[in-house]
Amino acid sequence: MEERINNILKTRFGRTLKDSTREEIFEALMEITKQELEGRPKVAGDKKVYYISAEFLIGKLLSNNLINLGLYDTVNQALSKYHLTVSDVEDLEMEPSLGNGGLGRLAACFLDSIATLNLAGDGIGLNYHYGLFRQEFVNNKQHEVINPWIRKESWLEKRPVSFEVNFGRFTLHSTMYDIDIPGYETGKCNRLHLFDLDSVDDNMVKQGGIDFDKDDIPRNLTLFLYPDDSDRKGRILRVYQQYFMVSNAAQLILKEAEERRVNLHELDKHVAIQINDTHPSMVIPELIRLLLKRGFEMDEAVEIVTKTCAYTNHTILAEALEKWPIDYLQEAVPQLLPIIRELDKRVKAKVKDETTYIIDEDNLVHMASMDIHYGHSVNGVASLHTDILKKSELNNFYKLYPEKFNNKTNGITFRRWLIAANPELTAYIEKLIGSGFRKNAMELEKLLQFKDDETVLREIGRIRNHNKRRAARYLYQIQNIDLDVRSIFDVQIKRLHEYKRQQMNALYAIYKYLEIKSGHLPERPITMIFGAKAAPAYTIAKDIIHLILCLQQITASDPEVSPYLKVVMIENYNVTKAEMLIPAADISEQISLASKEASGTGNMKFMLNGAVTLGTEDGANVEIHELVGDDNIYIFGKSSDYVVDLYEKASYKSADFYKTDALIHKLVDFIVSDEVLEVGDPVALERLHHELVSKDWFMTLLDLKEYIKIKEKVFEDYEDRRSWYKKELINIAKAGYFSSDRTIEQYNKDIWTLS
Ligand code: 9GP
Repeated sequence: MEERINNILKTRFGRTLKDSTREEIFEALMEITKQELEGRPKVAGDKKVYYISAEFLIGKLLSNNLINLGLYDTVNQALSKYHLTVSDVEDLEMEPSLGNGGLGRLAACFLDSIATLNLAGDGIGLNYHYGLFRQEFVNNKQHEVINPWIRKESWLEKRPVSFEVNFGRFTLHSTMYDIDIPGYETGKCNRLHLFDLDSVDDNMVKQGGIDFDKDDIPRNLTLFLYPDDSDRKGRILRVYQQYFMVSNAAQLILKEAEERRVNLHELDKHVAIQINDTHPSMVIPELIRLLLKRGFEMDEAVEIVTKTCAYTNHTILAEALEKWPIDYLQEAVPQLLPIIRELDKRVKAKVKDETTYIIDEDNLVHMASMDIHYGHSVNGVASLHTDILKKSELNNFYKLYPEKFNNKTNGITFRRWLIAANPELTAYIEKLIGSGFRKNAMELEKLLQFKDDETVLREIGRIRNHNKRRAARYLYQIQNIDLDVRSIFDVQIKRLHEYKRQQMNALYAIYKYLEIKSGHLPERPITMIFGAKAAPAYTIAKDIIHLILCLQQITASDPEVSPYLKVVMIENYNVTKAEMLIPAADISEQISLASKEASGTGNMKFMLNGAVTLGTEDGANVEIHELVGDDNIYIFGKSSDYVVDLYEKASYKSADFYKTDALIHKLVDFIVSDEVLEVGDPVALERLHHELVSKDWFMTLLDLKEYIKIKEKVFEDYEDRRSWYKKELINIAKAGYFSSDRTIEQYNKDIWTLS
C-alpha cells in the first residue's frame, strides 16, 4: 500500500509520503479508492430497487469507502509510519451537501446496507451545487451562506447518460453523475445517480448570501436543496426540481429495464421503486405517462405502476405532506396534469371519503394521497409512528387499504457510526467478543456477559474520555471552543424545529444558570452542547438559535457560572461533526413532543456509542426503551396518546402553565431579562417569549417541570460511575436491532422482494 500511494504521489506531484502535503495524500488515497471501486462489478439481480430521494446526506466518503473495500487498516498502517491516520487526511475532504436531516441521512445509510446485503439497488437524486446552506454565527444569530462542496477532485463521475426533460414551456437535457457505493466486504458496488444540468450557473448567486434569480430555471435548477419557498416562485422551483428528479429517474429505470430485456408488462417483477417522503411522488404519473407513450392502455399502466411503487412516510407534520396548487403543476409540468386528473377521477369514482382525494376542492394536489392510492405499500419509520399513521393521521386511508400499511423501524449503518466514528470502541468490542458483530450486529448482545465486569466497565469509561478529548481538540481547532473534558457532555444535535424542543433544553440551561447564581453548584461541571441549522424562513427556529447563542455568551462571560456550566452551539452542524460528537457524548437528548418525531436516527447513533438517552416516549425512543429496560434510559413527559388528545380537543393553553407556575414563569421571563437583552436582539427575544406564552404549539411548558426533574436525576446518577458505565454497556449491547442492515432486510422481504 505504501508503495502504491508513493507511486501515485510521484506521478502526480513528484514526491512521496515523506514530503507530501495532506492535500496531496488525500488526492492519492482518493485515486486508489476510485481505482478499486472502478474494478468492482455492480451488484446484479433479476429485480432491482431504485430509492428515489430529494436528499442523500452521505457525509465524507474516504473512510467509509476504505472500510467497505477492506482497505482501511492497510492504509492506516501505511500512513502510521508518517504519523498520520486516514481520518487526519479525510479532514480535507469536503462534505457533500446533499441533505438536510434524518431523511437524507437515512437514505445514505440505506444505500450502504443495500450494497452490503448484495441487493441490486441504486439511489436517484439531484446533484445540488450548493446543497443546503452553510451556517455561520454573526451577532449571536444564524447567517446563511452558500456551501460550495464540489471540487475538481471529487467522488462524482460524469456518465455519458442524458435524458430530455420536458417542462411544457421549455425542454432541458440532463447530465448524470454517479457515486459508487461499495458493499461492506462484498467485492461489489451499487450506485448513487445524481442528475444535473450543464447550464446551471453557480455565479448567479448573489455575493455573500443564498439569493438568486428564481425565474431562470435552466441556470438555477440544481443550485440549492429546498430553495426558499416563502414566495410562489420558490415553490414552483421546487416543483421543477422534483419533476426533473423523477423524470430522469423514470427514464433511467425504463432504459435499464429495456437493456435487461425486461418485458415492461411485468415491470413490477423486475423493478421496485421506493418513494422517500412525498418529494418524488410525481414519479407515479411520470411512469404512467412514459408507459402510455410506449403504447400501454391506461388501466394496465396504472396497475403496473401501482405494483412497482411504494411510499415511505417520515413525518406527521403537515408541512412535509406536500400539496401543490394545480396551477403550479399547470405551469411547470403541464403534460402530467391529465394523468393526475385521471388518477383523481378514478379515486373519486371508487371512494366516497373526500379526505382521501388527490385533488381537493381548493384545487390542491395531495402528493401523499397519490402515493397511497397508486402505490402498493405505505410504511412508517418506527412502530409508534406507524401506529399513529394507522390510528389518526392516515386513518381514512388505512380503512381503505389496511393491507398496504406496514412498519419499518429505521436503522443506521454501523460501518460509519461505530467502525469509522469510534475506532477505539470498535477495537475494544472486537477484543471482547470477536468481529462477528461487523456482519451481524445482533452479536453485540454478547457484550452483556461483561455487564458486571469491573475491568470492562472501567475501559468503557476510558474510551469515553479519550473520545471527549478528541472532540475537544477538534472543536478547539474548528471553532475555538474550549471544552472541559472532565464535565458531563449533554448533547442535543439535530435540525432545529420547535417540535424537537431545543427551546426546552435552553430553558433548562436558564434554570441551571439561575441555580448556580443562587449558590447551588452542580457536583460536576456540565457542558450543554447544541448543534442545529434552522430553515432560513423559519423565524421562531432562528430565534431559538439566537437564545442559545445568547446563553452561550452569558454563561461564558460570567466567572461565577463558567466553571460549572458551559453552553456550546456548534456552528454548521453536519455529518462530520456528528461523527466527532456522538462518541464523546454522555447524554443523548431526544426530547421531542411525544407523537411528533417519526423515529429519529440520532438516538440510535448515540445508543450504539454508549450514550444514555434522556427522552420522551416518542419515535424510536419507545423501542430503545423496550430494548434497554427502565434502568438504562431516562423517560419523561406526557404520552403520545395524551398529546394527540390535547390537540384534538384544542385544550392546551401554555398561558395557564406560565401564569400558574412560578418556576416556569421565572424561566420563560428570563428570555427577556436584562441579562439576555444586553447581548441579544430584543425583537427576536420578545417574539420567542410571546410565542411560548401565547401559543407554544409543541407544548414545551407542558413537559418542562418533569424535564428539569429528570435531568437533575440523570446528573445525580452519573456520579455513580460504575453503574453509569454499566448503563452504557447495556445500551451498546442492545443497539444491534438498529442496524440498517436489519431495516433493509425487512424492506426487501415485505416490500421489494428482490432475490
Ligand atoms: O423527522 C423524521 C425523523 O424522525 C426520521 O428519523 C427521519 C428518517 O425517517 O425522517 C425525518 N423526516 C424528515 O426529515 C422529513 O420528513
